[in-house]
Amino acid sequence: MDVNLTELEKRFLSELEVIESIGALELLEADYLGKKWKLKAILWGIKDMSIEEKKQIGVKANELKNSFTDFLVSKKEALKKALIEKRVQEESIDVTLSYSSKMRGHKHPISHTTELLEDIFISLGFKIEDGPQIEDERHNFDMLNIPDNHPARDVWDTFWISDEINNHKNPGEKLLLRTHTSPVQIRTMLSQDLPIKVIVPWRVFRYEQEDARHTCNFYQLEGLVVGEGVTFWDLKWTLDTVMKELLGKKTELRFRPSIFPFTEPSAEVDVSCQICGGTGRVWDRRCSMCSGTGWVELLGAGMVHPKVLEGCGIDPMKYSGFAFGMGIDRIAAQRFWVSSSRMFYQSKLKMNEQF
Ligand code: FA5
Repeated sequence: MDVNLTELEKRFLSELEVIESIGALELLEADYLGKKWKLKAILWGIKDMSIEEKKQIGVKANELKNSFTDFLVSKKEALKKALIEKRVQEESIDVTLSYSSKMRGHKHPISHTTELLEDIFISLGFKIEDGPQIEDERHNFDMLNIPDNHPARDVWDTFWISDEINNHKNPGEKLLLRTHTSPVQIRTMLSQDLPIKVIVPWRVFRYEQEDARHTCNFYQLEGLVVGEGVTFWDLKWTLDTVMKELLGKKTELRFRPSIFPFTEPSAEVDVSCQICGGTGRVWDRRCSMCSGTGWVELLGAGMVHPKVLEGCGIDPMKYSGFAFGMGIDRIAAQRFWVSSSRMFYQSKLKMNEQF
């Protein structure tokens, strides 16, 4: 029996030596150590031996099994290393190679529009701020004068982070994907000295029924100005200047009375549709971007509500402010004449390569 074990080890080692792939190694492993392992087959033959002989052969067989395992592990490591080295050699990039300029990528229309907006606002003296995309209820709703059960919460259909992950204890700590960039108004007023003049661009999320103007993931740009003597006229002038700079001097703005719990008075601001030139029709069909109205809603705006100022420790009798939140996707669609902002997310090269 002892002779058989020696023979088995020899055979194993010679088979192992010629193996060149991990797949073949796994087959060998199954053959020698798997359910029908050769070693076991030998051990079945020991039932007729004396107890002493059985003990001896058992110990040796176990040692052999352990040494097979060690050999297999180190062979696997060596094969993996060789594979990586081969791939590194094959896939190494020659940075000195010339390339055709046609292969270069370019900015997505939304990034491009964001950067243009940032440049315009910076030229008007604004600073850029940032905030978390996973927000808490306190900043996204409560401190913006939208308490729990306020009907305005329904307007911002929300993706909540499940309680299994967000084991919140106190009211206001529940986490969500921010539904607008307005919570950064609160963060800025709590952390910065007056006067404040900031914009906050980037990503927001809503549980939306998607159409030409609505997507679940989209981009907003928030604006906040707080100081002494800030008026609604300053807000109108700022928005008019920015939109004319961005979309052209002929662009018209329309302010409609609206309600946002965190501004008073509030307005929704439309621009004349650039796709149909404000006529509501493209060729003989209804313009899908403005639903045939000739106007596209781009943003919400208003004077910062005194309760919001107070909540952030700012005296509303002394200071005032305006705020706005514009949809970057819709502005990009207007700027690039894209009839549905859903197209920005469909990864169709034919569409993206036009810009
Ligand atoms: C807000 O989000 C407010 N936070 C805006 C605001 C800020 C008001 C500061 C007052 C003061 P609203 O839900 O209307 O408001 O969204 C603002 C803009 O985001 C819209 O005018 C629109 O241009 C864009 N928008 C809204 N929902 C979507 C959507 N699902 N897909 C693409 N763009 C959207």
